[in-house]
Amino acid sequence: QAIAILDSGVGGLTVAKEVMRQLPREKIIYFGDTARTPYGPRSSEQVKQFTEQIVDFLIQFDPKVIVIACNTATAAALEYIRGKVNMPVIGVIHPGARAAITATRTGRIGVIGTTGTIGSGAYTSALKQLSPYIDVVSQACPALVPLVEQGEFRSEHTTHTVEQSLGEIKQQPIDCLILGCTHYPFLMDTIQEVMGQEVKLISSADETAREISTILYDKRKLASGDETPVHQFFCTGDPRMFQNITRRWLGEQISKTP
Ligand code: DGN
Repeated sequence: QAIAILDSGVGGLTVAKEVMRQLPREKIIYFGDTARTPYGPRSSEQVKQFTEQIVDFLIQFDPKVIVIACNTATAAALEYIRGKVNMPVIGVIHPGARAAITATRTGRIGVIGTTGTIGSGAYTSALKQLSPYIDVVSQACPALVPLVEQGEFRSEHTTHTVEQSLGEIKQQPIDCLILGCTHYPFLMDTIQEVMGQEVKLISSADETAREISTILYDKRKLASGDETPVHQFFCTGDPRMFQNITRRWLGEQISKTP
């Protein structure tokens, strides 16, 4: 049995990488909906419908756990999918919020994400639920996901787009910035340069992998044995760019896409 991870595209690979590091014996089945990315500007109803279709596909593999490694899909569909399937389903928003609450010293937290995620207010509620007096400022950055899907992680154009996207939030007195989209860790270096070294960047990947680990441990479903797992990757769009990014990010040889 595997850990199933889904995203609108390559963003969930940032979570997959952390799962591979923390749980090296676990097999991963990854699904990137690259033909229909980005999810950010779509209605929450449509994102819910796409997420359900992907979950229906992944369920055939009888995974141990499903990880919605996309903030936009977590905001739109996590509760719905939890009510629908009979297995643990994890999103990335609560793990990201927990990591930020642990990291902040001043209680002033910034969040960047897609239009869908920021518009849903899901991070603000998750943060306030954990710590009611926290100050949250958020900003949608719709220009960043297309850069990542094109494999443009580091270039002058990338720096320029990140500067433009973060212009407003950079003026805010925050000490942590949540990368509230799983695509953004690909741009970590540029985002850090633009925000300045004093702002701590928070990605939900670490905390999400820890949550998976806890669930598998509690359910006694951690992989045993010492064979190296063979991961499977699926995408709905052109597999070349997907393979290229997956190789660059994970150092994986991709052998199977539909
Ligand atoms: N990676 C996804 C997220 O975390 O929100 C969404 C990217 C997108 O499709 N816009």
